[in-house]
Amino acid sequence: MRNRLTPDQYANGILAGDRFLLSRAITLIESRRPDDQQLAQQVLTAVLTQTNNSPAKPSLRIGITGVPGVGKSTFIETLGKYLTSQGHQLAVLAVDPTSQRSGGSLLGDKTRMETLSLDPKAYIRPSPAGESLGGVAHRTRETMLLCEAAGFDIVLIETVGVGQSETVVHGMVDFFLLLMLAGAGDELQGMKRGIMELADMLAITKADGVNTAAAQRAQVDYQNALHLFPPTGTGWFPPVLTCSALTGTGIDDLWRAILDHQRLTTASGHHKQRRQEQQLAWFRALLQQTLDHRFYAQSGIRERLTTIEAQVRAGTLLPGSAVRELLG
Ligand SMILES: Nc1nc2c(ncn2[C@@H]2O[C@H](COP(=O)(O)OP(=O)(O)OP(=O)(O)O)[C@@H](O)[C@H]2O)c(=O)[nH]1
Ligand SMILES: [Mg+2]
Repeated sequence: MRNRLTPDQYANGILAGDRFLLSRAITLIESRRPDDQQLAQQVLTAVLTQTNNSPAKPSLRIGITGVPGVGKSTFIETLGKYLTSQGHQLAVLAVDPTSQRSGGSLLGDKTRMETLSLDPKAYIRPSPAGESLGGVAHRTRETMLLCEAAGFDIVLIETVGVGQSETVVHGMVDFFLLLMLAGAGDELQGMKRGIMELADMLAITKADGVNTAAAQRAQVDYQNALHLFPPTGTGWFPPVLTCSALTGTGIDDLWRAILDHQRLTTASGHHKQRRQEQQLAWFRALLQQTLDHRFYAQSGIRERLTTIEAQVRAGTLLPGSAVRELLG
């Protein structure tokens, strides 16, 4: 038997910055047990009721993506230390599409964030494993809200740029950063134009040593490429910067550009609008997921579907009639 705390005990602990209770609450969010899930919702509600009454300092949510090996983890470690040294409280989360299969995690390899994971101002939480991307996204959003309530004013969300997860992360952050390598062709980096279009900034990483000149050339190339993109409609023009996570070069400029974006979008109202749209999209995605889940959880539904689909295929049942029959 686990020793159960009340939702208010959790909420008060989290709001006071208690890491241990924060971690336990996130574990509830990630749990599949119905009683855990119910308690998680109560904790979130209790936390949000209090933060709505007395909002904490505004948070900044940053998504970071790039192909495997581009240097995301190393970059987060360097940027993270830079931010905590400025007094920020930093939470690092991950949306990891690969953890579904392997049960592993993007951030499971802690050796790559050794220093940051020891930093008392940083909190690193790996992606929950064994879930659909939609499920991971939902839990990451809830986790982010708890982290913010616990006083983390900057949330970094890492995702590997190999599929749908970039779009999902873009839909939960204020600023979306795409890390790129110099020298590797766009095809090689698997970078579809679509991802570049989502980015609020491109950063050419590993701009150090023999790589420096190539990084500067890539910067110019990508700047030219971005000029051909349609304007974002916010008055913000995504810049292309170079940086090195090893030497720390360029991290300062990069952070200043992120703050510029924050100032601009806050003043124009786009920041607030983006968050409101994200909230609504979250709700709609969750509603869709829940409806799907309920539908397929009905007993005997698979068998009925097989029969009905055979009739539809044969043309003996119209799709419209089939849907009416299924949903009764
Ligand atoms: N020279 C140089 N090497 C770097 C830099 N950043 C990362 N690396 C190296 O690049 C390799 C990959 O770095 P990671 O940070 O693990 O890359 P990642 O994008 O997190 O990789 P995945 O988690 O596999 O997607 C490591 O060997 C790093 O040491 C940099 O700024 N300069
Ligand atoms: Mg990594």
